[in-house]
Amino acid sequence: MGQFGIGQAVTRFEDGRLLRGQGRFVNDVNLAGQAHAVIVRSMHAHARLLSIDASEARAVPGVLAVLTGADIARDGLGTMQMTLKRKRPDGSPMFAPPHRGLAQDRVRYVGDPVALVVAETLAATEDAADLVRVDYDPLPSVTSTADAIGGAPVWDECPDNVSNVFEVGDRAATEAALAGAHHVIRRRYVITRVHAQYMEPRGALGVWDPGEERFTLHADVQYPHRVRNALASNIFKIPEHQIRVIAGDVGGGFGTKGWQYPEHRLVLWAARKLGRPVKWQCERRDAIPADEHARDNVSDAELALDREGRFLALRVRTLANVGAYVSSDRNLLATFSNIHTLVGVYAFPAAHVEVTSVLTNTNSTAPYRGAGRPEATYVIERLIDDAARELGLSPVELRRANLIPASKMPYRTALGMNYDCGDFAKNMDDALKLADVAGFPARREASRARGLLRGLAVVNAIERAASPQPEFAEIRFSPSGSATLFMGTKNQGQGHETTFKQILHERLGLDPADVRYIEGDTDRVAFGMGTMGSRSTVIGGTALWTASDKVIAKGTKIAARLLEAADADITFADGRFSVVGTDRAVTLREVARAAFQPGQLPAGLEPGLYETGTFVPKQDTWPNGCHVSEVEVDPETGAVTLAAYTVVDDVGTVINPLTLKGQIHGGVAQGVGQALMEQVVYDAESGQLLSASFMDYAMPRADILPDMHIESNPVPTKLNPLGAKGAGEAGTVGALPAVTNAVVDALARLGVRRLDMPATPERVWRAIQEAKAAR
Ligand code: MCN
Repeated sequence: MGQFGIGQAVTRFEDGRLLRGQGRFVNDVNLAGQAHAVIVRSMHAHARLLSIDASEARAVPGVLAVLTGADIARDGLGTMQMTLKRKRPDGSPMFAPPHRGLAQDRVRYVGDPVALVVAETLAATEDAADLVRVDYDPLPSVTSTADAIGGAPVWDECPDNVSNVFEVGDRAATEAALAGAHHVIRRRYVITRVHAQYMEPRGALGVWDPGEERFTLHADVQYPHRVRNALASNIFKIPEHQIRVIAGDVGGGFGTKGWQYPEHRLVLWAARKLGRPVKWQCERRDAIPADEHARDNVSDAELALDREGRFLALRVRTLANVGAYVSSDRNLLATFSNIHTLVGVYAFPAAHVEVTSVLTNTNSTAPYRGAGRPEATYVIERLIDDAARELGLSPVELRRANLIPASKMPYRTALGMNYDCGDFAKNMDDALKLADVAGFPARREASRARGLLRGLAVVNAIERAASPQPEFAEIRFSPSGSATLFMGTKNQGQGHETTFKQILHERLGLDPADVRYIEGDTDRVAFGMGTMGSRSTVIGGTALWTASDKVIAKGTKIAARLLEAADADITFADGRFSVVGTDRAVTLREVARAAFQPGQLPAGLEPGLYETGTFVPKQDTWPNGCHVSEVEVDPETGAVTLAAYTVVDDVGTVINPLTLKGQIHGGVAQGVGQALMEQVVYDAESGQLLSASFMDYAMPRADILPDMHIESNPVPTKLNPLGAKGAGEAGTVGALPAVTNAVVDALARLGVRRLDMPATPERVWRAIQEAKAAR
């Protein structure tokens, strides 16, 4: 409705402020008397902590404290708690050792926090941190996922390094189908470890108010209310109302700005001890050692087909690297989502998947854009391309023959998921046209004439988004009739202010300029689960719709009184209550004003107009889409150029085509980065982090991305009144296999059969040389 309603390409209301440098990120918050903190981190992958001598550090002028794991133990700080219950292969409970904030007897990865140094100035803090003498006794380490089982134990209490195993599907039926199949394609796929690389490195500012006996944490987190809950219930063991968490503008989160970082508790703890605010701001060079990482798994996959190329079964065994600590469910979420979408958009009579989470001397892994879905899509979509090549079939036709038809919706997959709606065949048909796949042979010839190899990939993606957890919205009118919107979700760059104002405009007709938007403050917003898993639009948006319904319901009673009509004769549309069949009407603004004037109200009606909505969906939504990518490879250098990229996506009702495009674009860029260049690399021998900064960790830049063609094929879901499905991760979910498959397609002509990401020039060049040698 109107220029700001659902479906309109509204430019983002928040951008002016952000582009003018008027945002308020954590590092923009500075308080009187604030001290600065630096964390001394382990330089070893695994070592016994023999002693920490802070005497020289404490002597540096301005140093206020040097705190260690022993102080944490003395003060009785708790640890994060798990709610997921899983088992080890022998049936014993899973081994999930939480991080204690500062290492107490051992360090277990390069970057493990060892001591907290606090001083008057950042310079003094850094000088002092250099003088903290830590005596380490290095121990053998293991960082590689494939070698974790049987590698040096990360924890003596868990000699095999297996934290837990988790399986879904029908093991026996899958085994039987594999045994009886005409063809079985077997491959191993490696998904590398990456870092989210947000524009704003993490930060935390802790405050203790002795008068109110209360903490305030300013931090760039994705779920302020849950951070508050965890800090109160698990770490400090105090009532939740004694902590306030404020997250202002957040410069990217991507899943790994989670809730359990040691720095949050450390700055609060230090602030209480010292009686002054304590601020920690991660330096860019510390980000890779300090933050949670993502992905990092190895999958052995088997696809069984009948003589006609119909899929009979899928079996996948995955080793997932969860790092050295499993502090909360977050560290296992990617292994959970991964498992459920491995069958993709295809009809499989049987499937069985088993994920073994292994501990290594690395940073913990956590959800990162897609959180398991890009990994799952990578495995199934690479496997289908490899099957097509091995069997001499067209990869597109092999896919088409096995797609779940729209007529079979809702569809229960072999892994127990309920896809409510979607038209996968149309996604693919639209994408083939949009990408001019028919014209590919001619483009391949043109590339060949220039000495280049051209490859094409068509992949289908699906993800579970907006899982059934509640979300909250409140609309509060002022006596003058303007409104404030409070949301429990937390924007990190997705454009929430714009999206939610559009939804509010659609339902209540409010002019976005008349609405103030507030989020990310546990004192102002009553409740929230926050933003992850592409849930904000679907669940937060529906909570807002629900609150709007309540505004209309109460407003109808007030309007009836103002218009001297019966409630039943009042209708609401375009921001106006009117009497059916007449031109008598009042605006919502007038009704809101009247709500605060008791004399204007019907007898017995409570004054005021502030309504809340809390929504929990019945099940996940299933955004899906088709990605087509084309690459050119220079066989002399191994350099890969992304020549074209097309996406047709179904995120249900599109709230804002412009911000949606931005989301898909950004998501694809993150997938392209991982497919072509990004990787956190450890030295196998020493466990040292070899790609700890941008000197060694390659990031994609604008000039490697082509213009992307992005179109929608919306199939609105009936699971929420908006008809919306999640969208924030969709681009990444398809991009990993789309890019890698295209590179493999280009190289196939030279006889290259195997290639793992990232497809760096060196790796591609080596694959070409090996294939040449083999011939
Ligand atoms: N949208 C739409 N129509 C829909 C669904 C979404 O127009 N049917 C648009 C809206 O503009 C909405 C945006 O897409 O604001 C994202 O919506 P949604 O799918 O609800 O995702 P969330 O807002 O819950 O964001 C989470 C998602 C995740 S899980 C990661 S990771 C991620 C992502 O969003 N991190 C991001 N996108 C990011 N974008 C930025 N800039 N920064 C991050 O950290």
